[in-house]
Amino acid sequence: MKYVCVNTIILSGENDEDYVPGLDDDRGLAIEEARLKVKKPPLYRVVLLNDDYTPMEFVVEVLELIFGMDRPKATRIMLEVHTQGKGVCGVFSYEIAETKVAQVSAFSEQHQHPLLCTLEEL
Ligand code: TYC
Repeated sequence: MKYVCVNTIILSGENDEDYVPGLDDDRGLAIEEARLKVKKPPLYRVVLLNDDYTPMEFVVEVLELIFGMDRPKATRIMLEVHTQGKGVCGVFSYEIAETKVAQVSAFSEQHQHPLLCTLEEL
């Protein structure tokens, strides 16, 4: 997936230090146009899915190692996934969320567990 930055504000004019807010020059228009184009970047939930084979202790370890949770929180999220079918490990920018998913997949494959993790846009 590819993203294009739309947050760049380009101001017209020679010297930014001369700018006086509210003064009627053409720079106020440039600022207003730029402000209307600013969009917050999308956020993504990293979601862990239940399965019948991955050991509970391994899932707790994943949540501690990859998501920085302490043992009580990791245990709570693991049990939520186990009982509800899925659970949220955290909310991140696209790049961070993708990296977390890749780390969970690689770690699970290394240990030959079928643990699955996906992304959901907020
Ligand atoms: N259901 C698994 C078991 O009973 C435990 C488990 C929990 C697996 C969470 C995956 O994301 C998961 N061993």
